[in-house]
Amino acid sequence: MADLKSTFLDVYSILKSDLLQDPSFEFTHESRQWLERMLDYNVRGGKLNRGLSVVDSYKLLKQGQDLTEKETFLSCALGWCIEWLQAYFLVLDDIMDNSVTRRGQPCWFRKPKVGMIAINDGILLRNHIHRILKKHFREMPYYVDLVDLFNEVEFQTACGQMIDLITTFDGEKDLSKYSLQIHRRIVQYKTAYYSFYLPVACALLMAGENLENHTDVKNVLVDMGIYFQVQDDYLDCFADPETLGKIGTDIEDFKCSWLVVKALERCNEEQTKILYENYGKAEPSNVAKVKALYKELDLEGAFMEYEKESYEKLTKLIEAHQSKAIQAVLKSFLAKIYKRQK
Ligand code: DMA
Ligand code: MG
Ligand code: MG
Ligand code: MG
Repeated sequence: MADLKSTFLDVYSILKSDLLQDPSFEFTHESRQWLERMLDYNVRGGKLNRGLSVVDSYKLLKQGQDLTEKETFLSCALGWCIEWLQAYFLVLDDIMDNSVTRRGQPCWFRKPKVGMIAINDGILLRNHIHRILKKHFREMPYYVDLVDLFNEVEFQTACGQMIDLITTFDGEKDLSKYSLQIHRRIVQYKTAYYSFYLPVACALLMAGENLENHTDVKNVLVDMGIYFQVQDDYLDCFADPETLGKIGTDIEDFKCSWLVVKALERCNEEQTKILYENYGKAEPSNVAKVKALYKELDLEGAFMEYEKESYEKLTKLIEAHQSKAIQAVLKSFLAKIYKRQK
């Protein structure tokens, strides 16, 4: 594992140096320095779970056969394309969510001298994906499918972000429209496709598979992604920011989080009033009242129950799959996120 991570990081250095030498632009010393700092800050610093899982999944699909040097390089490069996609969405998400920290450091747009330049950096990160794909995959028989996959998943994610954002701010704050169905729709699109389906779909394409034959795999991964985002919503309020690497802003931002939906289900009239009066306000005293109510309603218990049920449901779905190799891919994903603390 440590070995895979160091190979993966070596591939990052190669991809970065290609991008810093991109012949379509005449780099100056300054522009090259900006780009390098931006990439190291936003792309390299995460948990790398999504990226590494392309390599893991590809190995499992090859049923334990050793990968050639080229296969290792290509699966790492695809993993990095997902990390680039994630960096692009996060740089912009933090601006829109008015977040403070990410991965244990200030959000990129909060850095002195960055500010709204972060928007263009996000656009550059997005463009890099297709430059990497073109450079390393253009000759592959699955190139068109790969480009199409990245485009589809990016579109789905941006639509998810759109419904997250318009549900939150459409003029006035209205908790009565928040429900589990709306929550599910938001998180399915903003998180599940790019975080769960995309890594496995990349590995399947590399293994020569036709994605149209794997809609059952996609469905399981989308359910897993929904469970993952419920964890994200839970951790936003209940995790230690030090461990999580980010300070939660969902209560302040009036987000349609799993927690507020569950709270609405469990509130009596008086508690509902407290929630309506305090949710979506930036003052620490309002946030504290919402958090106290969450404790009173035992949302921690509700989450633990949800986590257990999701795990059992997903395990059943996985075990029903006809291919042992695909079962192994899906199980390894589930094991990585079950009861995660960050
Ligand atoms: C994140 O949703 C989704 C994308 C596409 C970045 P979020 O705002 O809950 O994420 P985070 O908690 O990491 O800011
Ligand atoms: Mg967001
Ligand atoms: Mg956010
Ligand atoms: Mg969140």
